[in-house]
Amino acid sequence: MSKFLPLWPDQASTMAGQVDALYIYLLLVAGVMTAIIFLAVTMLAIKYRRVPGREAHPIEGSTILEITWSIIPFFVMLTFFIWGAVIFFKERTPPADSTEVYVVAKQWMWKIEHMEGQREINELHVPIGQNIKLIMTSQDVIHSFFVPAFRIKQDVLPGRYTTLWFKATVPGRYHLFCAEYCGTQHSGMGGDIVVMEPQDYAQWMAGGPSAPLQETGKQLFTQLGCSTCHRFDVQGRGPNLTGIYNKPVLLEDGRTVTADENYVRESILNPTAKIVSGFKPVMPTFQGIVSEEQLNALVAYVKSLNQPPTGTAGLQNQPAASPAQPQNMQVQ
Ligand SMILES: [Cu+2]
Repeated sequence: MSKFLPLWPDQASTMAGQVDALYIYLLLVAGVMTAIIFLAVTMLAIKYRRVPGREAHPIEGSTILEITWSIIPFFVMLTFFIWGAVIFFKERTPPADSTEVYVVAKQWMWKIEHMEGQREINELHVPIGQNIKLIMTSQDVIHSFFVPAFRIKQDVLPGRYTTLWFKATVPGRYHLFCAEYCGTQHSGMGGDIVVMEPQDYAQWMAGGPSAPLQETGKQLFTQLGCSTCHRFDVQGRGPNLTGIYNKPVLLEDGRTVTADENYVRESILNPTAKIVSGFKPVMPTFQGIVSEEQLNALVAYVKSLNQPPTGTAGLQNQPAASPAQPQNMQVQ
């Protein structure tokens, strides 16, 4: 559509057409409403204009007329809300089979980490036809991840994860904006989403040495001493983390929460916020000790404990040292 009528950005995701359809509907309804009101004003102004010699008669109001022209537009306008809510929930719910990618925003760049260990700055390579879930955080101020061609935008906040998902449909380069004023060089905080054919993507992914994110996390888990309390063989001082991800957790104060990404993150940075039932608040905080990248690796590792240890998921026989330590990242 944008080729013939260049009013819209490229449509390069599964949601783009749906968002545009709603937007066109909004424009049409608003246009029709405006035309009706404008016509009525004009016609009534002509019909009831002052004519010399014609006497004016006061017109009483009509309750039925007023209720009609309030109720009908009300239900017409409600369709915006319903249609918008349907699209909102679709855009907010990443499909279960999504490939996860971690995003760390900072003044003024986007740092991308793939689960396979590939890292990028201000670029994100993705294949067409694959659901991609972005797990995003900021190491300084509020930023916003905005890709007009995909019709997606989400604030990226310090201290927590926010998520976003898309499925790209057309190969190409699409601009990534920061859409939240974040300091002097905010306008330069951009990048490219590079959408590739699956075979090109596989080739790109195969280039460059890297360790899977959860393996980096596993090494950190040992280095930081997490494994002395969170044991997998016997009951340690901390809960066994096997299979906890996305499961309900009973807390000391009687609440039950879901062990999602934000829960794991909070439990590392602020361990006393949610104490698991049956345990003591003995864990020290890792605030200021682990970087955002290391946190992502630890979260990825805890999530990987849900899968049976086969192939690379279990990472049983990996060497202790890896070339891709998060500290070695060139831009911190
Ligand atoms: Cu920004």
